[in-house]
This record gives sequence, structure tokens and C-alpha cells, in this order.
Amino acid sequence: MSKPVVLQVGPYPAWDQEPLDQAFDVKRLFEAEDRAAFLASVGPDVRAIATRGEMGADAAMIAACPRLELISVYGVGYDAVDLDAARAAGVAVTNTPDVLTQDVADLGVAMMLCLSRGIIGAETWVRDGSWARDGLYPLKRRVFGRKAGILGLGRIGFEVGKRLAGFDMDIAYSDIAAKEYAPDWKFIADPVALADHVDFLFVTLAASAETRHIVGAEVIKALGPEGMVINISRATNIDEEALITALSNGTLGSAALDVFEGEPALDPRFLDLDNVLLQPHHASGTVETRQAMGQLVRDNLTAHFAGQPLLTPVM
Ligand code: 8YV
Repeated sequence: MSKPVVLQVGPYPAWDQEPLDQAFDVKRLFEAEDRAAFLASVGPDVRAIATRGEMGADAAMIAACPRLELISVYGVGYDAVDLDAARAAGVAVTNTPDVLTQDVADLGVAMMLCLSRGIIGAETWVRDGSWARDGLYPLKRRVFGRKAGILGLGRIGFEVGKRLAGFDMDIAYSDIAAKEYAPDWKFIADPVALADHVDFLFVTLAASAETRHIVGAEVIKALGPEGMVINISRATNIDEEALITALSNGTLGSAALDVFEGEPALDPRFLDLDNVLLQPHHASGTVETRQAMGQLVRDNLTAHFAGQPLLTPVM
């Protein structure tokens, strides 16, 4: 029996590529010089798309694959998949929740500590001889005991909160409703009021059209010149223009960012700011998590073609 044809949108590590190639007839879109021509040629045979969180599958890609049955996303975020187009075409969508939660939370907290304590600058202070020449490194701001806000108390937001509790931080959160699984943390429904209340604001919401620019000029202003925003979700959750303006004129203290509009080509103005920590969208980037994500992508594909229920369906 011939193997099902799977369109692969972006590269995976070798440990994923080999088993994927063994089980399926994989067509690598990312290696094509002319993507439209490649899609036109392989699209009619494609029965599943294996994509990545930040790459998704747009309406044109879905339309180019009339036999498409499943889109399997390597990532928890599926905002880059055109869900309306998938639904209209009767295509199922899966993602990789849970397996990455802890690592994403870890990186968010590490970013807060790194930026607040000036760890990158301190490393340079040692290496470039400033320590020997100029003496003590400039004092930074503490983390423990201060106020942290979590915008979106889903799986990742909750794990961030658990870690912050270990730093004796005073924790508050915004979500659609108060969560019974977080009885000790203060619920502040309005994101502006949350920002006004805290020193550190973690953005951990699943991105959608509704959450676009939820961190806008008002939230940023409320966070203020001593405040820090940490984004481990999607760039679209923050109004980047308002963010860059506030970071440049000091109305916002600092930002630790793992995601950017148009990434990996980020707005060059970020590079001129010294009150930002810039990370290359790698919150889930550990060997352990990426192996588990790849396995889940394949397990969903395998279950689908075996007529079994999907493991982690989005819809
Ligand atoms: C990426 C992510 O998928 O989980 C998500 O939503 O964005 C990430 O885990 C990862 O960078 C691999 O492409």
C-alpha cells in the first residue's frame, strides 16, 4: 500500500525527519524554490500537512490540497492555521499541548530574572574588563517579593505562576473568568488594571483575532517606567509599535521577548534598545520537549491514518 502523502511546511530535527520519512511520503515545501509551483504540483495528492506553530497553514495552502484530511501542528499555538478554511474544507487540526508547558514557563521566568538582574550586561562587565577597571556592576532590581501579573492563566500561565510563587512573588492574573485552580492568586479581569497593579507582566495567552494587541498603549502605560513585560506567547498579542515607542521614551521600563512580528526578521529598532532581552522564539527549545513534540505530531498523523481518534485535536 502506498504511504499517505504529507506536506511538510518547515524543517524538523533529524530525529523527527527520519521516522516521518519512513511512515509517510513526505513532500518538503521548505526546500522548494518556487512554493506556489511546488504546491500546485504536489497539492492534489496531499492528505495531511505537518507544520510548525509559527508557520501554520494558510487558506491558500489548504485550498491547494483538495484531498487534505489533517493539519498536524508542531507547537501548542495554532493561530497561524486558518481554522475557518480548515473547518470549511472538513480538515481536522491537532497541536502539541502539555509536552512543552514546563519548558515554556521556565524560559519565561528565566527571561524575567535575566533582564531584571542584568545578567547579560553583567557577563559583558566581566569579559570586557569593566569589572577590573571600573569596579562593581551597576545595581539592578530584585524579583523576589515583587508583584507579577499573568495575562492568560492557561496551562503555561499557571506553570509560570507556580514558579513565581517560589520567588515569594505577589501573583495576580487576568483571564475570561477567575480560575478555581488558582485560589491563592488575585483575579483582576481587566488587563489594564492588572498591568497597573504589577511590576512584571507575563503574556501567556493563546493568540487569536480577539487577543490581537491586547497589550496595547493603555496596558503598557499602566505597567509604567518601572514595569517589565515578558512575552512567551505570540507577537500579535502585543502592539509592537506602541511597545517600541514606550521602550524608547521610557514610559515602559523593559521588555523580555521571545516572539516578534515578522520573525525571524524582527523590527531593527529593537536592536538599538538596551532595555530589552531578545530571544529567538525558543521557549519550547529543549531536546526533551522538541522530541516529545515531534512524537506527538507523528502520533496524531499515525492515529488519523489508522482510523483511530486523534490524540490532541484542536478541532
Ligand atoms: C514552535 C510554538 O512551534 O508551541 C508553539 O506554539 O510556537 C513553538 O513551540 C517552535 O518554535 C517550533 O517551530
